This record gives sequence, structure tokens and C-alpha cells, in this order.
Amino acid sequence: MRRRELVRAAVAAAGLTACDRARRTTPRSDEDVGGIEGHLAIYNWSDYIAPDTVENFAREFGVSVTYDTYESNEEMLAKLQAGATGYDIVVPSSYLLPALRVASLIQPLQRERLSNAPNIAPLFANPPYDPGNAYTVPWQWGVTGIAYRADLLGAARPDSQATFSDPRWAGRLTMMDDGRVVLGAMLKWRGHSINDTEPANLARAKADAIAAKRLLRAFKSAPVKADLIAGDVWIAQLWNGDAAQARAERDSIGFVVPKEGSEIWTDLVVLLADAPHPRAAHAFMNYVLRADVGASIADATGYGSPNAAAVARQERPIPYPLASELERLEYLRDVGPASATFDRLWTEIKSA
Ligand code: N2P
Repeated sequence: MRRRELVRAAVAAAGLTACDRARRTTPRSDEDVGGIEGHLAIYNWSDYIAPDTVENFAREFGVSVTYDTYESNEEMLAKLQAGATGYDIVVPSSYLLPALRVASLIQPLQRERLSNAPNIAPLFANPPYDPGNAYTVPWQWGVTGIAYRADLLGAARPDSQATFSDPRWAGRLTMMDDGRVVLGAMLKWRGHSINDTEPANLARAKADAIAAKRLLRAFKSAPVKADLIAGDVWIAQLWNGDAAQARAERDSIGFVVPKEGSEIWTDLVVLLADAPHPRAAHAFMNYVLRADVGASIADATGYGSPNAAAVARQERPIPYPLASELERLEYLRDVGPASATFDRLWTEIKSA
């Protein structure tokens, strides 16, 4: 059953109807239950929420929820740019924020509807990409690295971006289906920033990606977990939380941040400019900012929570990287006009 159907079924099972919602006149908490719309449409990354988050929210707030998933920022953005989607909420990485604002795809949040915002850790409150958190609520953060099947690699352990170009692993390798992330890995391998826009360096990164592609089984992001677990893929470029989810199924799966360095990211909940259900969207944002809800999302996904109250409740929270580790990690940035170049290079790599 797809997630969308699952949620519908859960809401139906909870026996909620429009009449139930109408009968509920007094709010159950300070979270502005009264007056919210009866539906909410969320578009988020796959495997990025606890199995019961949406269902619990739907039941508590008497709202039916559509929950669709994507595998990359590029996939999500393309869908939004293609026109009216009916979605209220999407969860882009921070580097996409300037583009979303310039294209008027998002609207400012109503802070008075986010009473749990003080739970946000200082590091994620008032960030440079969104002063005062005017447009965003942080969702999760993580790092891009390499997941591998330790039991299938003999004594070898991947520790470098060079791994994706190592013929020993031909046919057993994947990289993510994401242009900025693949080109970023190749740039990093050659000692450049993942945000480098120098034409010669980009040309080299493209050539490196095409050479790697000859060895790859596929460009595949989060869904590669199943291939790692099955043993069809031995080495996969992947995010730390998805690697942790795979490891929970098979404990021989390891994860490493390549020695040349890699990407760190923060994903953000934003409200679309044409959101049909803005009040339900705020209620959901405030809901996930609760300590218990935030903790259960981070526990289920294996990612870092930007919610200090949630982290305090977790048994094994992911600690934010130390200053020494941050030296090797970079955030993707909006590269302005060069983003068209990245798009073109990626199209050329995919069709090579
Ligand atoms: C979870 C996706 C992580 C988001 N499957 C990477 N920005």
C-alpha cells in the first residue's frame, strides 16, 4: 500500500468524519485546533518521518492528510514549477530557499501559530538562510557519505570519494540520483568546494561522473536501501539516516564520511504560496515541533533533530558535528546563475 493510501486508511479507521470535526468546538490544547481546515497535503522526502506521525496528527486534529514523497530536491522543485500541486507543505534543503523565494513559491509563516518554536535548538534558530525563521521550520539535518556492506567487501573499507571510480566494485556501486550531490562528490574528490562553479573544475567533475557511471549499477537515492540489504549493491552514496535505517535491517551495513569531505545539510518545512490549507499546515509544523513528536521522528529516521527538546528525550541522539569534523563538511549553497550549469551537466551525465 502506498503511503497516501495508508494514511487515508488510518484516518478512516479512526472513524473521523466532517461531522466529528464540526462537533469538536473546543481546542484540546493551546495549538489552535479550532478553525483549521479539514485536510492537509504534505510532500516530503521518502523515509523521513516516523511510521505513525501522520496518523497520530490526523487523529488528534481531525484532519485527513495526503502524504506524497520524493527522492530529491530536483524532483520536488520540478513538480512545483510544473504548476498547482495542491500541496501545502514541502521540505527542501536550505540551499533551495533563495530560489523558492525568488519564484514566489513559498509564503512567510505565522509565528504566532508556532507556540513550540522555542524548542528549536539555537544552532537552527535564526539561521543565515532565513533570519528569524520567517519562512521555515527546520525538519532534520544529516550528512552525505558512503554506506557499504562490510561483510561483502573482504578487508576493504571505502573511505574516499574515489570509491565511486574504483573498478573493483563495478556493478556493485550506486550514487544518488541528484545532480548537485553527484557533482559535489566529484568536486570534493579533486579538492574543490561542492559549490565550486569554475568551468574547468565543473568539466572535470562531469568527466569524473561519466567515468563513474560506467561502473555504477544505477543513480539511486533512498530506495537503494533495499539493494544494500539484499546484497545486490555493496557500496552506495547515501545519507547517514537512510544508512542507519538499512543497518537496522542488516547490521553488516556500515557508513563513512569520505576523507576528502562531504556535504552536511538541513532540510526545512516551508508553506507553499498557494497552500490550500495554511492553518492545518501551521498546526502540523507546530505538532512536529513538540518534544515527543520530534524525538520519535529522529528515532525512526536516524537523522539529527534540530529540536533541542526532542534531542533531550532521545536515548541516542545524533550529535551535531564537532568543529574539527565541520572542517570537512560543507553546506550546498544557491549558486545563482550557475545552477543552470549544474542542471545542464547533470542532464548530460544522465544521458551519456
Ligand atoms: C531521507 C532523505 C534525506 C534528505 N530519505 C536529504 N536532504
